[in-house]
Amino acid sequence: MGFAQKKYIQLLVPLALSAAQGCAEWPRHQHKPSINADALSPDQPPQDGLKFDWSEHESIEGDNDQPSDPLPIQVGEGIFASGSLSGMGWSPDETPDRISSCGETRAFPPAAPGDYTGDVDWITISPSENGTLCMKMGTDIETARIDAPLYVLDDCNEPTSVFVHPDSETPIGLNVASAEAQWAIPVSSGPVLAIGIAGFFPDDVSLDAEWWINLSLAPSVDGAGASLCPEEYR
Ligand SMILES: [Ca+2]
Ligand SMILES: [Ca+2]
Repeated sequence: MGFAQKKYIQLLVPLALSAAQGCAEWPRHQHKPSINADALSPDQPPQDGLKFDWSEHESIEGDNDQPSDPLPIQVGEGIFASGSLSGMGWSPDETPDRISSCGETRAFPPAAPGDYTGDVDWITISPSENGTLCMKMGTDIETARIDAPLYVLDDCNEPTSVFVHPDSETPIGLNVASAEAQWAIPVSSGPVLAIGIAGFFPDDVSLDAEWWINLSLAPSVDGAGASLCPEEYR
């Protein structure tokens, strides 16, 4: 199938904040006096003042076809995880279940009509404070097209809403380049979130794609957008 057959849906959007919010007011530190040795000089990129504490999430066992117990993450922390997508593809003829066990409308899969025909792998997180969630991922099948959206889970651990771009209302992380994809979006503490990684092109259920992902929680600063995301990843 071509990309055009796969239409994006918009469901129960909790937040519609831009990952690319204007950076016009940045950097604010230029207008502040330096008070200690760690202070940024005006010509340093803002990321230089932030140190991320990275931890590697052990490889996910089993099929990982559903969101699982959330990994806690706080501002200044990063999670590195990896796995393998066994098969990619999309069939417009599939009819996914759109009601969660709790009776809410499921936001997965994030497009309609149809469903993924290959593997879906999940990373589940629980931000312990407000921040900007920074995502960067890729696979070793560089020509593939991937979805890596961010969902909010309901009490039954099922994805019932998806974060969208404010302008287009298209979910973030949809139809991204498999070689390397990234987004950043403000999140708040409380709801359990999950990223569902799946490939829809090429349509090949025998394909094995090794994936990696970096998730980090940067401070949310008005106007900073994604500029506080880590410059270097794992
Ligand atoms: Ca899976
Ligand atoms: Ca897998």
